[in-house]
Amino acid sequence: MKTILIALLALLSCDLMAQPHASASRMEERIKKLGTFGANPEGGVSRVAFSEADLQGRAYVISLMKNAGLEVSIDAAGNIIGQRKGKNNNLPVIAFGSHIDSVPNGGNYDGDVGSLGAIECIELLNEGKIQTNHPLEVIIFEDEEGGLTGSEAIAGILGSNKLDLLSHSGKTIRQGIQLLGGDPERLSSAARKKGSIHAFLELHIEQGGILFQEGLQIGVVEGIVGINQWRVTAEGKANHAGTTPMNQRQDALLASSKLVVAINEAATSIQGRQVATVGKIAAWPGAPNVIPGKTEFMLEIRDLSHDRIMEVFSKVRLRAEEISKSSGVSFRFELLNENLPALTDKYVQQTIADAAKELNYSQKFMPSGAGHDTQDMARIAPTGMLFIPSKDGISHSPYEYSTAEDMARGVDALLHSILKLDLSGK
Ligand code: HGY
Ligand code: MN
Ligand code: MN
Repeated sequence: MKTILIALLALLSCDLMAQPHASASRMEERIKKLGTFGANPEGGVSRVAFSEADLQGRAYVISLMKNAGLEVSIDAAGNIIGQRKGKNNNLPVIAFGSHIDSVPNGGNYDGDVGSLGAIECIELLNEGKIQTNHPLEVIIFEDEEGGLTGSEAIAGILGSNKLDLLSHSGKTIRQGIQLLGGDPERLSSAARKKGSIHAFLELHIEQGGILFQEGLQIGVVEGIVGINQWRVTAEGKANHAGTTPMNQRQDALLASSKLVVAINEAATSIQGRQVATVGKIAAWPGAPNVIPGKTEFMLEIRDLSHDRIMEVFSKVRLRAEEISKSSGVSFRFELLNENLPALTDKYVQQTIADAAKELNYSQKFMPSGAGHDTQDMARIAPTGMLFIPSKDGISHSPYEYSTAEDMARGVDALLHSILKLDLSGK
């Protein structure tokens, strides 16, 4: 009996090894083509969610999905969903995908690799004439960079208050979702039930330099950091920059600058990997001869522990009070976005690690310092993420780069993981 079982298992893993291999040149060609939509002069893309470039990129991706035989629809949140039937369509789906929107002045790989990689998996299954037991679903999430909007809708946690926030495109998220063909009034229809997804997988570039520096090929993600973002408004007094003595000013920009330094100190004063960033600031009225009376800036804090994020934030609040007292400038904090930290599923992690091993790819388990739609999917399904190396660890920049071979290895490991999960009852 035991011998038969071993023989069967060997046959099974042989079968898995016979899976077709990703085409590095097709991946690269498609990455380049997708990079033409919203191309920026430095060689990356500015394809923020809900922009004209986003619409063009989505149209391109939809055409690829349809050509690969997927049944494509847009859910009420504007996510692109591509379905492929399994042998037993009563089974929960195995879903995988990523996003194609970018940060302003971003690169060609963040999100794009996982999106095109998911489509490449479908191409390979078609070429190998492989039908999985579970139905499959490719998901291209909308507005990942604006705070995981699309995956929040799928996880059923997209608050209606978020719909009125302005996105980088200049449109509100509500307007943006409408533009993508979604329906903000029916968002609950995009939400998936727990148990309806067998597993969710996302292939992504690491966006840090660990795999690249250590010469490793696949990262198995153990967990994804939480991200809190606040809008900070500083109110002082605008006044004449020539006639107001230095000791009689309520300079909102000066006070904000002190707080920016204090934020950095708050994050570095505690041991750990937490990070805090002020990445955007505006001052009013904005003239060289007027003392700034008001500023607005964005504070972002990340860590694998939500408590740690709040610990740093409370230090920031304390410093803000001190700076207020000495400067006469008040600070107001509004929480605009909160993505909770998420651990990936242990069984899925191990499946990815086994898949990479069977393909002879070097690998390591690691956390993700970047946020991903997978962290929302983790609320409703077992999830896993695969990283490939980012050259010099650069991301959110036009200089983001991963080799075609690394992309192809990522796709092979993703597909191998999907096929293994397809055979698992978990
Ligand atoms: O901001 C992030 O971490 C992600 O790339 N959206
Ligand atoms: Mn990103
Ligand atoms: Mn991303």
